[in-house]
Amino acid sequence: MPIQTVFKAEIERISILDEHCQFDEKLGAGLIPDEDLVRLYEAMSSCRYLDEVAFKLQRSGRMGTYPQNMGQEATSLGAAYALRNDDWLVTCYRENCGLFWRGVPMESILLHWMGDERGNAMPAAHFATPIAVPIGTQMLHATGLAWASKYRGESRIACTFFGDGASSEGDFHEAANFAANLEIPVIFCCQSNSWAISVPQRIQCSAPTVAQRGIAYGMPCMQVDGNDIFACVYAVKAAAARARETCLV
Ligand SMILES: Cc1ncc(C[n+]2csc(CCOP(=O)(O)OP(=O)(O)O)c2C)c(N)n1
Ligand SMILES: [Mg+2]
Repeated sequence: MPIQTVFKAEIERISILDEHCQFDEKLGAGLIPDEDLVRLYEAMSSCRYLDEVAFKLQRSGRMGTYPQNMGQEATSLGAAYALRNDDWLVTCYRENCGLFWRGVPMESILLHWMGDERGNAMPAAHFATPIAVPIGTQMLHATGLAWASKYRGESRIACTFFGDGASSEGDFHEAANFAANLEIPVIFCCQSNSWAISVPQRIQCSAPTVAQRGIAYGMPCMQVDGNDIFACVYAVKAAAARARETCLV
């Protein structure tokens, strides 16, 4: 019996607008209407402004802690834009921009990091869960929410966000295995900023990409330029369409 290859995998990377302002017409044309692009840019700018204020409050000792969102605005914003307004956004703490797009007031984020529980009370209409600070927990919550949606015959899906460090937590692996195996309509969006506090990604994960971790569980996976709002919208639209199909199975 010869040795056979039983599985091969590839990870595609999506980038539509690169750092030299080269725009891929083939993938990006018509994806975001011009008037929406202006609104998205305004959303990212105001989120950046809040971020700077919050960071200064924290550094001057007036706020206990604050994880900066700077440079990660496009990811959750692109997702919130691509999803339906009644799809679950199950976030950790670098998704302010997507939450603001949904209508969560900036005040809630400040209250949260000031230690005021009212900052965790997301109004039901926003379909957003409280910011998850314990690393990894929210992926299981998202899987449960999406499972409930499928069980009830609804077409609502969930999108959960986590960091590269969180992808090394047991919770991620349990959620990913369960979700893929039961075809639960949940999108796992890893915001890989290459660090888990002071631990670089390369010394907590031997795989060249976080995306390939999902392949082990039988999920379709891709890598996306998270600074590229076009790529984020494109990728989440594709993932959402796939997830919504599984609602109907
Ligand atoms: C269960 C748990 N363990 C440890 C921590 C402390 N902690 C806060 S942020 C962080 C690193 C998370 O890294 P990553 O998942 O890459 O997210 P990032 O902060 O880079 O967005 C850790 C370990 C925590 N919040 N929760
Ligand atoms: Mg990280």
